[in-house]
Amino acid sequence: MPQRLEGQWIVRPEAAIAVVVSRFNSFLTEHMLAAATDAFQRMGGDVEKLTIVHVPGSFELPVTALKLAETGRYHAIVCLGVVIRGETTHYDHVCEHAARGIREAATRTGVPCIFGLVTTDTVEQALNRCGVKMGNQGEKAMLAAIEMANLLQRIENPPQ
Ligand code: INI
Repeated sequence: MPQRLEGQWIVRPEAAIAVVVSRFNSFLTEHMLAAATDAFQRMGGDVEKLTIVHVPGSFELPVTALKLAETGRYHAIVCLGVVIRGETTHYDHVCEHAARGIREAATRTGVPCIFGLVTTDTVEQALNRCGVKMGNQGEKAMLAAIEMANLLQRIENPPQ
């Protein structure tokens, strides 16, 4: 039988997770944060142990995620933001910078930095991904963070 190394959706007592949230489009990002916090609690986490950091916009997510990851205090970092094409001409710059920066924060530090960005053409599409019709990206991002934190811990300390 192969040894299977898998993360689970259970928050270990020692797990420390940080959430970085963009204030831009806060009418949506705050819904994502609420869903992320709720998911953390449902998986057994104590909200007192959750670190929540607000930043002006999605452009500022990567540098903040990197700084948090570099402290070595967190097992995973969730980045939450909403970028709507109809609302901005610099949509592509913000999305590209956020995606590349979040990836780099993770690969440079080895701390999973989760891409919890909703990037859409319209406000309606964004609403649907923030809890109205198609689930909530904040919840999905938190579940990914919990799974990755557990998985990397298992890879470091495989069951004997
Ligand atoms: N930030 C977002 O998170 N979403 C957006 O849709 C957006 N728009 O439309 O421009 C946005 N801009 C702000 C940007 O992220 C920075 O905060 C700002 O440019 C300062 O660096």
